[in-house]
Amino acid sequence: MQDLNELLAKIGEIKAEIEAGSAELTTSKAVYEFKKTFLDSKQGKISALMKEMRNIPKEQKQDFGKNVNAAKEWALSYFDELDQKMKAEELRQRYESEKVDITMPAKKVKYGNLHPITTVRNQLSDIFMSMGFDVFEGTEIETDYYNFTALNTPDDHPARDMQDTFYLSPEFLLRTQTSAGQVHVMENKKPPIKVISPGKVFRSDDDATHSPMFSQMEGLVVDKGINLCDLKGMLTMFSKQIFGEDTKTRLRPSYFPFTEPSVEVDVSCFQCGGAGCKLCKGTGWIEVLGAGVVNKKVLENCGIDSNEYSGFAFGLGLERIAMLKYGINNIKMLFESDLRVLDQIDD
Ligand code: FA5
Repeated sequence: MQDLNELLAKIGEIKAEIEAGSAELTTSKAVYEFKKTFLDSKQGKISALMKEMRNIPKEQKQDFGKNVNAAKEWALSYFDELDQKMKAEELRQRYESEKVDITMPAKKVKYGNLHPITTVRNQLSDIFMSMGFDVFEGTEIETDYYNFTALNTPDDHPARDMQDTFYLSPEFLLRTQTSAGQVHVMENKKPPIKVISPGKVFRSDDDATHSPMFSQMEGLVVDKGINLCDLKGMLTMFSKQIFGEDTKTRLRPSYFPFTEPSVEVDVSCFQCGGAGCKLCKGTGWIEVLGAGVVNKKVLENCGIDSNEYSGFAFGLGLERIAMLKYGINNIKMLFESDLRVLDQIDD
């Protein structure tokens, strides 16, 4: 037979054990586990006390039961309170660790930038459009007629050798110059004409400054009384805008079958100002484009009266302008998509 006093003392010990043990607890999970050692219906120490009931003298059973129940109630509310405290502390710690400091400098978001050829093309288009030029985009596949014959370069003309051509068939080819667009424009529109035509062109050409695929921009102006002075004035304005206010322009005699007279256009070196440096190979001048007064035969081929109208045309290489502007010494760098190069060119 158990002595009631002994069992009551045991209840006291359990309470003391709960109070001492909970001081060590640091998480709500640990509280849950600790609580189970006392209140688990099968193995809990308080639940086990109830099993002692059979050893208590009958007249003490009620008293004993009341005490065990009171201890159980006490333990439940004790653990409840502890659990709430622990969860509140855990929440506080979580808020602390997840706090966002809105005064911290933001992480830099990396945006892409336009390819240098696209940038140059956009800049040139903006300049010419601000002078009133329209844009005509021709096709990359052309007929021999538009690329050569209509441009005063018939089959047996030696000037055909100036451009090594990719033929797709005897009639069709990959255009070697945006000049092919001149003919389409003049066939479809009567003067006054003021148009630029940017696009890809193709030649069997490959070295540090020449690529089999490159980009050109053609310019064509046809109206009454247009002459070489208009070309020079327009190109001087254009060069100042693209290379800087102090840039000077000079024309050198050249030859293109579709212009007469024909010129190469040089700009004063924008790196040394004309004194001579590596970029201009000591000459003080950099060649940027080919141009000239539209050959009367080309106007006539397109059905434009060459006694009434005259015009000028020019053609420049976009890669060449990009290489000069951004100090690129090998044209391949513009086609290799190497981000270490492209990242540095963000105009
Ligand atoms: C022409 O293509 C003429 N159609 C330009 C023209 C237009 C003259 C209108 C008169 C009137 P040229 O072959 O020189 O000309 O080429 C023009 C520019 O294209 C050159 O100055 C050069 O910058 C560029 N270019 C020529 N070949 C290549 C190549 N393989 N790779 C990169 N750029 C090239």
